Amino acid sequence: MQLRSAFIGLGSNLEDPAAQLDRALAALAARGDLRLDAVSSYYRTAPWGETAQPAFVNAAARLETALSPEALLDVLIAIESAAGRRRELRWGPRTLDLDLLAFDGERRDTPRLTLPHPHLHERAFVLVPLAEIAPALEIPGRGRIDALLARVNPAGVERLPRYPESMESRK
Ligand code: A4P
Ligand code: MG
Repeated sequence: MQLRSAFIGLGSNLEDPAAQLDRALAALAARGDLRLDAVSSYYRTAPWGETAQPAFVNAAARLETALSPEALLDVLIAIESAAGRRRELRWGPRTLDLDLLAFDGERRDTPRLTLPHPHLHERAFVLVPLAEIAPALEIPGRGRIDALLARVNPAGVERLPRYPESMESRK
């Protein structure tokens, strides 16, 4: 079975969003159908789009999998909704976002899945973490991550000192 690499973006703006990302990464790391092989630092980021909301914590991760892009998206949505159900009880609306940023050069444009992620190239909160783990990654139709990063304003994206818990054992 051919393994292909995928990049995901993680985001949360719960009161303890870093713990939300820790849990999402642990859920990914526990799966037998993919291998999480790089996780960026966590970043505190100013809210993009709707600015009247708390700051986010964002990160990016690389994984290898034999799953299709659509099947991997299903995995991400399942992890989001598990977190969402917990949050509904305690915190209100869903605040965990797991976006499939890029999948081995694939392109998709269906109602379910757009690849590469349509806003990736314009968001510093995605590009800064992604550049940490994959600066030379080529995004189909957009260019290299480091070149894309040079075109956005990184103000409001601040690296947090804590290393992702789920990767501690891999250092
Ligand atoms: N979908 C299509 N393509 C993809 C893809 N490549 N990856 C579909 C993931 N999902 C994809 O997503 C809605 C549907 O998009 C999914 O069911 C899937 O079939 P969602 O995550 O439920 O919706 P959403 O995240 O609320 O909407 P949207 O438009 O994706 O929001 P964004 O763009 O993710 O914005 N500011 C900072 N600093 N950091 C953030 O993380 N996030 C948002 C949310 C706003 N501002 C932010 C941040
Ligand atoms: Mg999303």
